[in-house]
Amino acid sequence: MTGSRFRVAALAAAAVVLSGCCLKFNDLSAGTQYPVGAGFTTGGKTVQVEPFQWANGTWTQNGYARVDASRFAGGDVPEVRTNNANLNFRLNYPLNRLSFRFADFGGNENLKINNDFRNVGNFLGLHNTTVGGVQVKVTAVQDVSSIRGEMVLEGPIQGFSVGGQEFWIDDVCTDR
Ligand SMILES: [Ca+2]
Ligand SMILES: [Ca+2]
Repeated sequence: MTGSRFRVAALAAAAVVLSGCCLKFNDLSAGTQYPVGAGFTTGGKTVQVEPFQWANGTWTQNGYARVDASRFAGGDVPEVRTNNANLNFRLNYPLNRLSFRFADFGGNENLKINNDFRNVGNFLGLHNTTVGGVQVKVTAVQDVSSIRGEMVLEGPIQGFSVGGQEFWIDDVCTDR
């Protein structure tokens, strides 16, 4: 194989690997905190920190996201915690599939897909439902202090935001 042909083959292999992309947050510095209204870049994508709706329907602007050196959600250190804040992921929409790992240690959760906003006590009740025209699957383990698992979204995804009160997230993966 000539040098140029080898490079073409190598680029094709790289394109296959990159066709599905995961935001693992491993390029962020543990301890960094981003208040509502701020944003950060990870894996070449922008994530905006946005207001959060409490269980009583009140919106708060006082939350934040923080990079934590933990792995509650099940990925590699670090991961991102949201404390009364939502993360609006500015991805390469439209997408056909999106998944993420999470850990819910208390409070309620917000989820918005294609402008269909949900405010729930936890994500287990969304398993096998449709949000914003997208099929939701939740695989999670519940114990006395937490619910930890993965959510998989399948369908035409044009926008995605998620957050919670004592909520950790990692490995936000997409596949066109
Ligand atoms: Ca990680
Ligand atoms: Ca919860």
